[in-house]
Amino acid sequence: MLSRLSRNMLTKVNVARSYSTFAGNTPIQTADPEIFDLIRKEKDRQFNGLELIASENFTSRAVMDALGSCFTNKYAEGLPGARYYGGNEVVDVLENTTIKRALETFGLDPAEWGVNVQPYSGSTANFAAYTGLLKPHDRIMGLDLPSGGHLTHGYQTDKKKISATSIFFESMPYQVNETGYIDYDRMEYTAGLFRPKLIIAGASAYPREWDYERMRKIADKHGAFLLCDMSHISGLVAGKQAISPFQYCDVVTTTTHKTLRGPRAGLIFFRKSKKKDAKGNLIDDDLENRINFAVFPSCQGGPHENTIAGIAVALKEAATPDFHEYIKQVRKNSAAMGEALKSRGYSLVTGGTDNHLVLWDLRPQGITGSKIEKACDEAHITVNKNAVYGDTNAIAPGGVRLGAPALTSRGLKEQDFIQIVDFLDRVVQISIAIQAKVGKKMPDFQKAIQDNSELKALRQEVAAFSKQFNMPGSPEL
Ligand code: DSN
Repeated sequence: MLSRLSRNMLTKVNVARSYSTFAGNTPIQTADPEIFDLIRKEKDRQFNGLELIASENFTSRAVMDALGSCFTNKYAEGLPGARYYGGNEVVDVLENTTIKRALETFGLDPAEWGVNVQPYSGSTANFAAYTGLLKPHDRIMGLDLPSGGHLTHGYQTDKKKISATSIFFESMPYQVNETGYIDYDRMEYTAGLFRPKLIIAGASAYPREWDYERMRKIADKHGAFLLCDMSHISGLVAGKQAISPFQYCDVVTTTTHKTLRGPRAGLIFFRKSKKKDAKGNLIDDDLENRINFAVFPSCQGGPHENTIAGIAVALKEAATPDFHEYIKQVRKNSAAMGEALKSRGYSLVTGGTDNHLVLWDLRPQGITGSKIEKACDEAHITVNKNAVYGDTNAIAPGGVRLGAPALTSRGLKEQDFIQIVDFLDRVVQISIAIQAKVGKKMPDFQKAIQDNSELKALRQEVAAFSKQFNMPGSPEL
């Protein structure tokens, strides 16, 4: 008989031997140098540049470890305790832990709220939520894409239904007005004509707070559900730096990789408690079963358990005082960036920000957001062009969206964002001069920025500045 110790030693020896001989254990550095090289290049790009895309963030090493874990190997269709595959005893604990953490992180009572942690990402979360709440061709109202809304909130043009949401449901957008703020009066008027079954709060490019209370009243007038897609602001909601949509909504969806700083995935929270109708009667609309069934089997197959492990890790992080400090700093940095732009004479949509992003209106400078996006790329500053109120050309919109979440994760503070505004200002001045020389056509502009020595010099300065700051994640991958 082997003693327990020698049995353990034997196991270790066998494991070690199998690690040294088995091709499946070879690290990516040697197994696939071509892809490893791309990972290194992307790592360098992220480290040496300034990441200002409002929807991006740098997740932690712990989240990345979970993403690269053995949970990726497991099929687990179904819910904890009711799976279509064997071997899910560990996965069940993982999903239940993730559910518990999700409710705790957002301060939700499990008797009132539940959550499905399986959506692959935000778009699938939204489509599953609509599938659970609506019948085909039911009417929905979401913020129009050119007003800062998301594709999945029902986008369509005169010529084409673009989003599946507008293909399978009837979509009537609401919009911002000339102030850049959402026009709630017009939303209420339009809802009176359109009689939606679902109203969607939430945006991809809206710098201001939401009036959920007003939206709830509008929804209730028509017996409609109110859903908030809080993807952009979920980190702010978790850190109590934005109004919580939970007190007003029936369903709340979110991605987990933006301000929440987790892996790329989605969550759907659903109200479990009964709702009162106009006469005060309690209605059991059974959102729990409707949402869970919509995610699986209606819209998805096997959940990505490695991603769910990453969500769990991120949710634990988001409940810490450190994260709460981080998200406060995100708002401070965003505000500092906005004020610094204004002090240099630039215009912001709505004149400022309440959250993690600013919408920079470049039309007074006579240059498009698309040109500034390209010129910023040359200077290793990553931004995205964005429509602003009154824009008619989606390819060459007049604005740029700037966000603070990613660089705040690297430890940048207000004075650093003021320095970034100096870099951005120089990009704009260089771009205006180039445009004056080569004319307004984009191909001419793009050629000219590639050869521009001032942008090349700025790129070096940006890299030197950026390298001073930590980068979350693992050093190599
Ligand atoms: N693509 C995201 C954004 O940039 O806002 C939304 O999903």
